[in-house]
Amino acid sequence: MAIKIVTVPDLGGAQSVDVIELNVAPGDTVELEDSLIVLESDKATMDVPSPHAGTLVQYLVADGDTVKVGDSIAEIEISAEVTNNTETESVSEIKNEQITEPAVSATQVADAAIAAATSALEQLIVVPDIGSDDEIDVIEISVAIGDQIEEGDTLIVLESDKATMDVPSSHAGTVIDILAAEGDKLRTGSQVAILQVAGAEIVNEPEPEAKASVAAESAVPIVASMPSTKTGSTDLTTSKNPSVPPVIRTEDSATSSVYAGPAVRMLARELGVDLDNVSGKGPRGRIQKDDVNAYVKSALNNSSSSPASAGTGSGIPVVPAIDFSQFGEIEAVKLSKIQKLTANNMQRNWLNVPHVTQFDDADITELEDFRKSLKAEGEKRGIRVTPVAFLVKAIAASLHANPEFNRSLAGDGDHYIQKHYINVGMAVDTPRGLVVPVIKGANQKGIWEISEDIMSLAGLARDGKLKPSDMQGGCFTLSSLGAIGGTGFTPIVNSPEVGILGVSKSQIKPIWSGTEFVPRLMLPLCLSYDHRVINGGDAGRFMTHLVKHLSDIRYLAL
Ligand code: CAO
Repeated sequence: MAIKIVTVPDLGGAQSVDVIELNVAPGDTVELEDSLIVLESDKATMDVPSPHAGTLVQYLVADGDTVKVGDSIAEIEISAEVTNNTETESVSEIKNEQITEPAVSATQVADAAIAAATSALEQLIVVPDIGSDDEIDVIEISVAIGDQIEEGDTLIVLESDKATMDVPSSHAGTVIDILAAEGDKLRTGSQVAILQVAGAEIVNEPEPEAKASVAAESAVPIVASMPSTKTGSTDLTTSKNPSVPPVIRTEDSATSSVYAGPAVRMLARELGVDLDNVSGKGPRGRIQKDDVNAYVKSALNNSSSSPASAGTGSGIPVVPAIDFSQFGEIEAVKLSKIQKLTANNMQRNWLNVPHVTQFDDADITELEDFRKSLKAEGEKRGIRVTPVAFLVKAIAASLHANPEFNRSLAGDGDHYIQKHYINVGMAVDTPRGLVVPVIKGANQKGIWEISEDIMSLAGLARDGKLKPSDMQGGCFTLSSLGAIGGTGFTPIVNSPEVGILGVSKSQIKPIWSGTEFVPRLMLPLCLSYDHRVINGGDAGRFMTHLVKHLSDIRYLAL
């Protein structure tokens, strides 16, 4: 038996980091590369994998401690058998008084490790083993050149007849090239992207005797929570045996925006938990393993205590499957990924949110005159200004004046989150389905800038080129069917937002001026809201504010 000290590995430049999670209990068995603790810097969270299989004797740090590279983290007892097998790979054994003189000094090894860790490597990422030799379609490129990504982040999404698969990155780093495009057909081993990986690998494995140093041990790569290949040079390297499996996901599990470490994400995937639905009790709302377990427990309790749950699992009566071919010719057409996601989200929001929709018309006669007067200037600038830009601007002003609409319910049920930024989502109808890119900081932008955002985001949406970040952070959604038609509809709130504005086609209507009917251009507005957060009075004030600002756009300048 020998006891090994595990130390904080290279932190990729961070000076000191906080311990935010201890993942193993003393006395527990740990496998090689099991996550021991989670560290958090200003920019990222990192799992520290165990460099040994054995039994955790004790932690040498506590939750909340601040640590730096080389600090001792834990003691692991490894069996004699393992010790013998790895004699030549022995690292700092606190019970071994007689460490033989290493061929390379500890300082040299430490220097080599630091040099290796700080050098930037180019890492070619390829499609891992997808379980067959078949070619499979790329349906989404989830990153862009220049993106900083974490190990485990999705690079591309593949779709076969049977499943959708995320291809996660086996390394953290910066995307410097993307070697696949949407619509390409890839198979196991096909090239996906090149990353610049700073200090993510321990390159030159030191000679066995040189490993007898704490420095060698402290240089265990942080990114080892998924197995990665070793490389011996700073040249472009390929993961020859790409061992990071693709993540086959249910459509609900796109959890890139949640605050959780890789170990927790893995647990959630194993349990089929959508982390979007889990509230984190860790520091700054970080989701921890206990939170995932508590969520599962509560979901099980709820489903078994619901009287209507018998037979359905979710408590909702199932719509019976019908063989439509008995009535005439039919064909089964596969839903796109976006259509499936939309279906899930709509059902989730419809079932969770008590909706109320209220209606009003805004007189946009003057707004339209002004907008049309911008046409020549717009042509010079290459910008098309439609009523949607004024709607986004007016919504931003109304959100500022009515902050109730800029809230979300917190997962704990005890709080709401008041947002102090104003981002407006815009539903875009695309051939693949409905997507909602977000116009960020809409309250700080003018009509030209908002119009540019609308053109560029709607273009990216229709070309299927929106990045996940383009669709995140919305506070309120605008769904404009004005160019299509209709006199009104009841949009479904895009939860966790609490309000959505549906806009139908403007029409000239006779409006009573007090003395006569005058023809005015009226824009039908339909405001749906989450009645858990918004009261009818709040909605009335929001709508009145909106109508006032659209009917007299001089208010938008105030
Ligand atoms: N009433 C009358 N005409 C309107 C209008 C309205 N409310 N809103 C826009 N229009 C007109 C514009 O003035 C423009 O005509 P001109 O070029 O003659 O000025 C034309 O319709 C342009 O429409 P557009 O669709 O190209 O551009 P847009 O800025 O109006 O809309 C976008 C952009 C992205 C919102 C829209 O293209 C879209 O995708 N809408 C569908 C949203 C949707 O599907 N919602 C439902 C979601 S829930 O199922």
